[in-house]
Amino acid sequence: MTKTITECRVAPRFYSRNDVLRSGRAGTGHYRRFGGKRGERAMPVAKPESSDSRVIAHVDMDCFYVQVEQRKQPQLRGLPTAVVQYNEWKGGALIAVSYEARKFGIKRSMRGEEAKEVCPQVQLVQVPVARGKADLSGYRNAGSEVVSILARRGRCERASIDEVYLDLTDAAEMMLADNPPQGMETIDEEALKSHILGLNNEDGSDVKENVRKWIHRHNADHRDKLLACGILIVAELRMQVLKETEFTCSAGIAHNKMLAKLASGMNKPAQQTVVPFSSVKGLLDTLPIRKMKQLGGKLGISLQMDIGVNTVGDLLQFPEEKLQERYGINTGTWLWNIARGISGEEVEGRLLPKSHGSGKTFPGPRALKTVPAVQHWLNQLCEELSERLCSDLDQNKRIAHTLTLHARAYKSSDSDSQKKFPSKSCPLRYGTAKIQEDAFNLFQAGLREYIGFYGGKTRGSHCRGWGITSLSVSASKIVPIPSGTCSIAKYFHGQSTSHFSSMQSSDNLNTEATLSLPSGSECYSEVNLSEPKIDFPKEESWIKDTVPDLDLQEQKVNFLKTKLLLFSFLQILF
Ligand code: TTP
Repeated sequence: MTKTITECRVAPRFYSRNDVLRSGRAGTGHYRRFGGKRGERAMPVAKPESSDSRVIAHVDMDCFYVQVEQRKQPQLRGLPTAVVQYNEWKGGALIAVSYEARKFGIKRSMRGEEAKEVCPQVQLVQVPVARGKADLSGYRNAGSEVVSILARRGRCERASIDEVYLDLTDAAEMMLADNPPQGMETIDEEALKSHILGLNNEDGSDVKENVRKWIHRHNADHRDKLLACGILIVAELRMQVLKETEFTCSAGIAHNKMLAKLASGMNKPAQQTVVPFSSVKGLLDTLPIRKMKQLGGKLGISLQMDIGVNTVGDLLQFPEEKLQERYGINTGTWLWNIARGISGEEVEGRLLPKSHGSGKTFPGPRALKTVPAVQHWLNQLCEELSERLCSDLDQNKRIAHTLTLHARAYKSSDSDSQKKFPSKSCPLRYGTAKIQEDAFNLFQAGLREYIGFYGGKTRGSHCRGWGITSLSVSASKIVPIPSGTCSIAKYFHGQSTSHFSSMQSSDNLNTEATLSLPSGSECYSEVNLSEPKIDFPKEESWIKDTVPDLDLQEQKVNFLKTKLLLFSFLQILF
């Protein structure tokens, strides 16, 4: 498709919620897939801007794992420090790098040995290990400490292990009504250090003074006045986080999640950046398309390769219909919207994780080549998953319904080397042994499909021609146990038929089964379409999700208690 600039109806302004609603461009709220293939990532869908007078903040911890380790070992503070993965090959892969170390040119892509060459005094701290893999519980708990502070001023969504979105609209409106910044005699120092996009800081001008004037403007429109309140609230929250946890964080403040997220990374560490309404166009015009959330993958590549879009601003030249023709109605509208800074995504009030996962990668020579080796690691991963599920059940009275297995694999002599190992899901049964059994069945079902009927010859437990380079198990569809359920035993009893009916044979894993579960009926398709937020950057997995704020010891005791309880319930019942 060629660019058709003349056909464009590019609007020279940014659209509000009402504009979008009037034009009938509201998204359906459903996901569709690029190219329509099953198993590919969900495509973004446009949602109407609920209001352009919102105050949304994205808070991102600075070099988070390093800060957690430095709190444990305060003698490391201020020194070039990096956290390395469990695998010791070439000093382990770096997964978090302090800002002091970054000044020496140390990067996350390096291994420990390379970092030592670049900066001999770098302090390398190994990530904690449990069950032969990285143990992220300390980082998750540290993230929970931060969340509990940030949630004090507004709706809070924990987006990953170290990132949070906040909707501060109500707090900002309240401040504007009771004690507007325009009338404040003194503005907090931290707030004055804010970066305000588009603010003219000519050489020699006092930057803090410019920020003070911006905050004090009486003639600002309502949206900017709200953002001024956001500046003060976020600065205060960040200082509170520092005081209570010793961690620094950076933040972006804007009128929607997309812009706040873009801004939070602009000035790190320990700073905050604001996007006034009038600066949105300037920010997006030159922003490389791949930097945009959801455009880092295939869709971003297609935009670059197929229609020559390199910056978000380049999208402005395409009429909405053209984008819809190429990428479908919803995604086309989503692209049209983001080019104009429109994003209606709400901050979900969620302090607990949407899913739990446990994974590990086996790169290069460490690829798993036998079924027993896979089973051994699956058992480890399932044990960790089961522990976290029990903890969640005990602490939050929540129960997960779906177990999913993901793997990455290769076939050594195969024309179809692009074929992906299919992800598989089934209803989740509680109890470590059951999760292990089900995960193994899922793996076998996936493997059968992956190697094809004639594709992989197996001899005993040794399979020829394939290797597994990553494995992960996740538990999703987590819902609170319905209120009014008088005991966990009763709850499980009520679910027993549905939880077990589809697990009678491993063949059932491949079939589309409709089960009656508390959240309504579900379909389990051959390829699970929604991958959990699990990435395999290096040899271990890192899982961007959360656990409740718990002391580790307390967690272990609770876990044992719950495990015992559950097992006895399940034994009685089945
Ligand atoms: P990030 O927020 O991406 O990075 P960061 O907090 O280390 O540094 P920055 O100040 O630039 O935001 O990731 C948060 C943590 O997640 C990070 O400290 C370590 C972990 N992580 C991995 O384990 N592997 C990875 O590939 C990435 C990107 C992060």
